[in-house]
Amino acid sequence: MPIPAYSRSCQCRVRPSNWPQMNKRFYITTAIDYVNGQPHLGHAYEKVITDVIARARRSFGQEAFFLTGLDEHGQKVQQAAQSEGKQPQAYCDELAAQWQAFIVKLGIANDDFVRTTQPRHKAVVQAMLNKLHARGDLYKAPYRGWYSWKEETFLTEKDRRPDGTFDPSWGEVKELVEENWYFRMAKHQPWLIEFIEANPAFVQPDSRRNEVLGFLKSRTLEDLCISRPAARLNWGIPLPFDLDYVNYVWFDALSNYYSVPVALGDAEAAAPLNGFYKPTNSQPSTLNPQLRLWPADIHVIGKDIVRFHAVYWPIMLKAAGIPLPKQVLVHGWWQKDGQKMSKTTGNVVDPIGVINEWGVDAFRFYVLRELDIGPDGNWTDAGFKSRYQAELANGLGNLVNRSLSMLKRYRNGVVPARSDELALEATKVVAETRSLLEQNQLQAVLQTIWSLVARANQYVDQTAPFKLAKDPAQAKRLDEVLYNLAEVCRVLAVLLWPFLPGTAAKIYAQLALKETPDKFAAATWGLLSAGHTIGEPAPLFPRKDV
Ligand code: ME8
Repeated sequence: MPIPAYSRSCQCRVRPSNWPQMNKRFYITTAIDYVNGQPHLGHAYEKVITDVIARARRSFGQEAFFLTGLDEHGQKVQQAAQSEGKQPQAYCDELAAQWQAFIVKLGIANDDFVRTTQPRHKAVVQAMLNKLHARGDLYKAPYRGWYSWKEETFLTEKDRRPDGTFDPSWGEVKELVEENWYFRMAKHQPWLIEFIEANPAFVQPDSRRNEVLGFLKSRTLEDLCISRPAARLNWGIPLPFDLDYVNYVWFDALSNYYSVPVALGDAEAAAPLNGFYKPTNSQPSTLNPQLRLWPADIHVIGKDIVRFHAVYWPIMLKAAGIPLPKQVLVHGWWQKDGQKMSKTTGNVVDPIGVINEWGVDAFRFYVLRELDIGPDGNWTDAGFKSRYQAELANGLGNLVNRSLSMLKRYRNGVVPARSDELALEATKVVAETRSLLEQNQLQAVLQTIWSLVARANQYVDQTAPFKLAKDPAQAKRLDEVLYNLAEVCRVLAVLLWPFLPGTAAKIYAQLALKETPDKFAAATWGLLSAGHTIGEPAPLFPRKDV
């Protein structure tokens, strides 16, 4: 189902009418991970789906900007650093290096990596806070909450056990009242409901959109507490208008999506902060000044943080006069063997271990093929191995290996004259792939691509080139078959590039093509030239005893 475009009538409600639509980069983000958490399957999945969407846009010839990063402030980070006898910044720096290595391991092609402790981010957050303060959107009032003295933190409803009590590990939990800064919310409720109703694309999939609307329509929004007293928590961004307080984490974290475009020199993004924002110049801009970044095209997030992104974030932006992002795309959560992943029960999937054993593209393939963006997923080791064996080793791997090996053996690796026997089928899959990619239907794309893999493997069995090779009278027929197979392999490499970039590059290398298969236009049938000599075939996905 195509994602509907913004409705005209609503666009003017969220953007100035003179807002230019040209020269916009496709800008996509992931959530920023808690720096002191363990990188796990959920984080890996979110980064991989975002990477595929960004790569697909680049493959279509669009300039894309992919931002991911880390959420580094807050009580828990401050305490963890203290308990290790480290300064919080040094503690974060060590962990950040691990997260960045994790991203490299996943084959992610991000354009920037934001850390909420960076001066460039802090400057924008403080400017936003100053503007909201100047407009009267913030006020100070007593905050009442359940406080764990042992852990020195307020607990939330999420911390309660099913019976409503708090776990004894929190120590003594008492109601505490302290002064804090609040952000006025309720007046924003009517326009936000109208906006989400008029813009079905804003929260996707529809089930999540309905959930947000249900939430907004069933209650009056409470004002959002955006501070903590610096005396109690100093690991945060100081409120510029009241230095006795630091900004409490969600306001800080959400702002990363906007702070980076501003810090990188997107002048139009920064315009709403005129008079409040002073660039830090900590990083010279590498952006093409002709291309705007903000507003974000897609925020990819998990289902547990929808409310922050689809309720608080648009309200923060609207209140500060900043255009809203176009879409919040919500993915489901992974379980392992039908259970919540948890270190205590030991049922966690370690993406790095899987990648070390099976290769990064096998990992990417499984998560993308197994789980559509939206529902929850279930990782099983047996399912992983079975997809590896059936779809990668015996499906794609076998097709490429036997096609190129036969071309090598029967024609010395020289591509015969063009033949179009599989052209129609391949062209149909190319068109479907493009359309599904434009709708972010990544699982369906892989199903479509594998229909071509299956068709080509069936074609080998039907045409039996190994028999044709034995009969000199069949030389022309063998040429036709070998051309079709080599060309299908090449087209597949182009289609697969956003998903399995390493595998796509290997197929191109085995075909001895110098380019990278990163341009969708190259999926046009017939671009493989007659007379071209291919390289050495090698198994893409070695079969394993499983
Ligand atoms: O929430 N399956 O950070 P985080 C799939 N810092 N996705 C999962 C998952 C699972 N089992 N577990 C977590 C935060 N995620 C905040 C975000 S954004 C301004 C601030 C997803 O490290 C989760 O839904 O707890 C979220 O999108 C991302 O991982 C980071 O989670």
